[in-house]
Amino acid sequence: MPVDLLPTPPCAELHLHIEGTLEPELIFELAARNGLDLPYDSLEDLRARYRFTDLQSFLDLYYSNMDVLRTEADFTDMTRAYLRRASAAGVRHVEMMMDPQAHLVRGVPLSVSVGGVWAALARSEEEFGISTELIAAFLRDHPVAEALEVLEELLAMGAPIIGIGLDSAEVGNPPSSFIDLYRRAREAGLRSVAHAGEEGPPAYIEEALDLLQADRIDHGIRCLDDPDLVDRLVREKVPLTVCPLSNVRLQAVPGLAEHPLPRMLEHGLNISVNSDDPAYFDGYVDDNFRAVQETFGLSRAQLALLAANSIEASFASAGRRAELL
Ligand code: ES4
Ligand code: ZN
Repeated sequence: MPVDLLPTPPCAELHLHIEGTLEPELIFELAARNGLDLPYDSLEDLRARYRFTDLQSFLDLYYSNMDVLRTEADFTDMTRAYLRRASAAGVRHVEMMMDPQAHLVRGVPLSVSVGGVWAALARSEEEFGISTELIAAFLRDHPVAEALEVLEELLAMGAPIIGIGLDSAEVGNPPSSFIDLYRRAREAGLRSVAHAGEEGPPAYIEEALDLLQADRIDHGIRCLDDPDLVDRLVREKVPLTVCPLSNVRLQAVPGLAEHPLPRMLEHGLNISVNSDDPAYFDGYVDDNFRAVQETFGLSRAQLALLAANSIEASFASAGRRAELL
């Protein structure tokens, strides 16, 4: 018999790649608008590619699909579509990552990618009731020198970013390679997050905290392999932005039933529920909440805790956080 599902509590989404919200329909629409030939015959043909075996198999499609993003309007339309859907999901505040480098290497200038996303974010509160922050994420499988150049350019243009992040292929690209980038960001008054412990080892989580001084860890699920690290994360209340459906689809866990979320809650880790790349992993934040609720039978109090964690771990002003709680 189906369990009665509780509604998703109002929450903040802290782990979201805006390029990962590009739905197949919009990919076809933007390709047509920009006169581009897609390597897919149909929506079904494209959808058939959404079977991933690991992070890299997803990243290959993710970087390929974003090639339809060419104009400021493309970035704005993608961002507005996410905000509209997130609003229906119960999201009241979002701190979204974007990958400026992934657009620069295709010849799309920062003014276009950042400007296009920002145009949607600037109107988000009035249009969708969602307050927003923007995080520039850097590709860890590119050289740190490239990241430093892009950060300088973002700072010089006065890009409206609250912080930086670190994403893309994790294993073999440790946080330690990005010490200079995070130091520069900190000097510039920016906050920081970093993907760590998605596919990579617990040591990468420690590096992100000790060497990068990251304010939050994106994913962090592999901390459970190291009990001493778990104790530290609990003691220091380090926010971990967990993405259950993403972990299942990228086979970071064998299945949702084996997802560590309930164990993380039992340990008292500071976790939130997020969608990561909702167009690729079959689920926005409400879908993620529903999935874990269905699978683990979470209580109303546990759902409320997950939502409160997301708000408290956000970079929103104290006033806005109080309003959201
Ligand atoms: C990502 Cl799920 C995930 N992991 C690492 N980097 C990413 N970029 C977009 N989605
Ligand atoms: Zn991510």
